[in-house]
Amino acid sequence: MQFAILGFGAIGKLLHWQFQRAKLNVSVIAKAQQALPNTYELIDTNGVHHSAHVKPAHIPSIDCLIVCTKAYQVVDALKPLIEQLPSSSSIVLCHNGLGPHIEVCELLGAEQSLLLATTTHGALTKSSTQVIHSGLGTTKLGQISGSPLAPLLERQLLAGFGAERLTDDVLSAVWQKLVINCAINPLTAIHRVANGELLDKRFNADIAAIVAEVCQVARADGITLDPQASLEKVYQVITATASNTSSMAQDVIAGRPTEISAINGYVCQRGTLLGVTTPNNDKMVQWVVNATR
Ligand code: KPL
Repeated sequence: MQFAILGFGAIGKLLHWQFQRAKLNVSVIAKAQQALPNTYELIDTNGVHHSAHVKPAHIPSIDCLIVCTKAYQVVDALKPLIEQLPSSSSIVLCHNGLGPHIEVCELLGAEQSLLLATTTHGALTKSSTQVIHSGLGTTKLGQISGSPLAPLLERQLLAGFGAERLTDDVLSAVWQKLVINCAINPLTAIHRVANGELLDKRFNADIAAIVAEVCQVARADGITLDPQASLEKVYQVITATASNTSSMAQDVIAGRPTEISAINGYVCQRGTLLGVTTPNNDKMVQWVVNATR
């Protein structure tokens, strides 16, 4: 089976290294204007350095494409590739937030399968050829459309992702991560603070209001998210990642585009469609957009 990674940032490199470690055939597709390194170094959670070799992908031979770009790059990065991929290939989207899957589903042929993956592993780019696996986590992945995966592909995909089985209701798993990102990412980005700063009581009301709205929209969208359990999970993640700078805060500080439209923006968009008002998430979108102007 031929796997390929599109989007060779920190998570892309971490997955690439996991697939190589599992002795799977994995290559990399360079995004437009991006030169791929021949090798890179991964520093694991014990501080051990591993060197990995990068093989450029031959697109017509890919059985499974794993997309690790930022959410706002997914559709544009995939469009020119889809026609070149085999008609039986599978695609896994592995990014923060939700939304691109709706458009990607429409681009795919009847035989192509679409999967979503959500991970709590931490990975940090140290330089273009060095990545740190900064925190052990778990990864869930599951199929949302297309024909069922061939057993060999399923086995190898699970081995590469380090997951035991495919998750039946992967959309629920993605919403569980979404609610965390909706609360932590914009607030840390707007205030340019580390995650742990959100434990300060001045953030309590915003966090509670954002979480309550996300749970309401999720419910209207057929996903059960318990508001109290979700709020507790948000505070657990804030505490566990207290010294981290969230991905959105890093983007704002570096003057890069953010994933706000796939995080709080997705909740607002679904809310509008489903008749649920989302003033607190709207406010986060507005503030982050203003902060990046
Ligand atoms: O996923 C994250 C992110 O920064 O995008 C959290 C969980 C907030 C950790 O920083």
